[in-house]
Amino acid sequence: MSQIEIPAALAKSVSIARSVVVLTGAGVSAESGVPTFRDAGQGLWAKYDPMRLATPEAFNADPELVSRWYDMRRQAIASCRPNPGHQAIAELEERVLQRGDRFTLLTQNVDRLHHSAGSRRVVELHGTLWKLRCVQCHAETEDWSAPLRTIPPRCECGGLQRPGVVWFGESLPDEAIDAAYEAIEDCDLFLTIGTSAVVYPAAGFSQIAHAHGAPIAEFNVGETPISSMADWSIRAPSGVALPALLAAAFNSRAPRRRGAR
Ligand code: BV8
Ligand code: ZN
Repeated sequence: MSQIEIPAALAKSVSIARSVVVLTGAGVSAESGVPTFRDAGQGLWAKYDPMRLATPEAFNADPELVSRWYDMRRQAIASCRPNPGHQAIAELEERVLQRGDRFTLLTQNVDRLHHSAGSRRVVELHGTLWKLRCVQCHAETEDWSAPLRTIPPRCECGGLQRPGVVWFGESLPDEAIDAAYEAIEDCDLFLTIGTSAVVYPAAGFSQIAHAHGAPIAEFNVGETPISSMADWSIRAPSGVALPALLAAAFNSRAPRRRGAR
């Protein structure tokens, strides 16, 4: 039995919500062994600041250095698997959709572990490092090679390929930002999981959900700038807390059908 105490009101909210939004950050992938964004500057990369490497200026100045950093992260992530936190989020999506209600997963993560865990309603706010985009012809391709075949990678047209992620100073894709605001304004339950809530616009999503009257649950091992706004704060690793949340909300019953309440 899990030793995580899930507030009964939160469990009830999860079991009856008509429109659920989940926002995730690197903390959800930490238990899969994926370094969080700030950890990505450890070890031999300690002398580089990820906030400076993840910019168009850094890539334009030194495409080889930036490509090497992403190649290192791709190789580190290639052997990582979804953890029980990812799996619980995928199961929550299935249960909410099966009862005829709405579910949207907004992720800041670029590792695609949510997809590997079976999540389908995923909005990748910051793109993914498993896509490459040509800076010359703008062709975007999925590329799962680890290590990359060449550093920096090159498109068939000869152009340099950059990672298919959103860098600091770049706008999020229109379709991602539109989908995010539509889901947040509609939701009646907002779960923010494993994010330090410092990178905008994602860091502002809890505020918008709150302004629209949605209750907020924060799952994080530590405090964040939005903790004071949360109706519930679960201070535990998401890989333990999220399975406990589902057990409490659904009493580990088989997925319920609408009207079977
Ligand atoms: C934009 C992809 C228009 C690349 C990333 C408004 C105010 C102030 C600044 C701005 C603003 N609007 C825009 C900005 C500028 C900037 C910004 O927000 N800067 C910050 C630093 C102040 N934003 C942008 O540039 C965005 N673009 O808004 O366009 C514009 C442009 C310019 C100027 C104005 C407007 C684009 C931002 C996207 C950047 N790309 N990733 C790559 O990955 O290489 S961001 C990257 O860092 C991640 O995607 C993530 O979103 C972010 C934070 O990473 P981490 O800290 O590692 O992860 P996380 O935050 O999730 O922290 C880990 C958390 O998990 C911690 O809280 C920890 O306690 C917890 N945890 C750890 N283990 C566990 C756990 N929790 C639970 N269980 C565990 N086991
Ligand atoms: Zn090209």
